[in-house]
Amino acid sequence: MRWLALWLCLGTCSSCSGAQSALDPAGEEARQIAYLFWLMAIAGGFIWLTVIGLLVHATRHERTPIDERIASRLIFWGGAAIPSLLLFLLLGYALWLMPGLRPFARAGEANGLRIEVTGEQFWWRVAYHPADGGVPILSANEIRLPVGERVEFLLKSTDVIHSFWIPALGGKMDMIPGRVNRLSLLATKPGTYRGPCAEYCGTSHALMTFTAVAMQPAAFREWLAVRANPSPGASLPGRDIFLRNGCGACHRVAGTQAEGGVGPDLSHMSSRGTIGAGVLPTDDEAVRSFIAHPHLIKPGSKMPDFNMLPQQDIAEIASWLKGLE
Ligand code: HEC
Ligand SMILES: [Cu+2]
Repeated sequence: MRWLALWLCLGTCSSCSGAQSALDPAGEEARQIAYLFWLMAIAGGFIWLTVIGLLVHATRHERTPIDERIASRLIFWGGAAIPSLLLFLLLGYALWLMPGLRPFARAGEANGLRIEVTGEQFWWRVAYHPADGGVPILSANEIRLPVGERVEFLLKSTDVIHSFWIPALGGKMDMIPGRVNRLSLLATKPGTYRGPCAEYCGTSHALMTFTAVAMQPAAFREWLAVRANPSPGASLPGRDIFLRNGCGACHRVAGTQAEGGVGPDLSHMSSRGTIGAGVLPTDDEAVRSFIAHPHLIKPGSKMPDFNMLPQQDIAEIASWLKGLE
């Protein structure tokens, strides 16, 4: 029993911090949501303790009959008026928070960076739209954003409903086919956070995550500028094997003839920490096994297995992709 309690306690505490915790806020919106959570938890705890206290009192002490008028007044205040008042106060606080959680309710903040994120079975398509209206910069499964600057997310889906959520930065928002949902986030602490897909979207739903990296604005601009150009590694020989095997029909690699838009943009794949939307690290062996049998790694994935290719070809493609910084 004691072990069970300890285990439960550890389980609860370990979810209070880390890369995917709404209780360890690293953004303005997440901070407000965490406040609301603590307020509700404390108010709820207080009410619970009061009710339990009264219950214990009632069972332990001998009761003397009380006047009916006092009894009905007690029921009116304790059973209806005070609970309603508390619920209204909590509702009022939550409603008061809402304008701040809606995109660009605050004047003058609408002209920053916009990041378009599209949910796909089972990965994330990412496009950075520069503030000056330049050509979007394409990526996948990783989102970088500057600390201290408000970023607008344009959330879309092409297949089923997904849900975009970076618990450390803010609340979740559904991605609905045929709609563009807007979410505005302001990261306040640099760091690497994790985002899950928060709406069941098919077989590999649980394998659909992404990394959100909040960076200092100058480092972010530098990072984005590098991503706006083809990777120097793109012209190395592995390219021809990649193109010859039809990978370019589904994948884009800037600076080559590969212009496909079905799967993730691979132009700078090796600068991302993971492949397959968070399932494997970006190392040689993982890239090789992903190319050979994505279905073993992600059931239901839209990428066909390529295990009929010679090992040598797969290895050369993998090392070429590893060079796409
Ligand atoms: C029919 C379209 C299609 C073809 C052809 C295709 N892929 Fe893919 N590929 C995808 C899709 C879709 C994904 C996303 C899978 C997921 O994570 O659910 C993907 C994911 C990947 C990833 C992981 C990328 C990341 O950042 O997560 C790599 C690497 C990759 N493909 C390499 C290749 C190579 C190499 C070839 C050619 C041998 C190839 N693909 C052919 C559709 C395709
Ligand atoms: Cu999903």
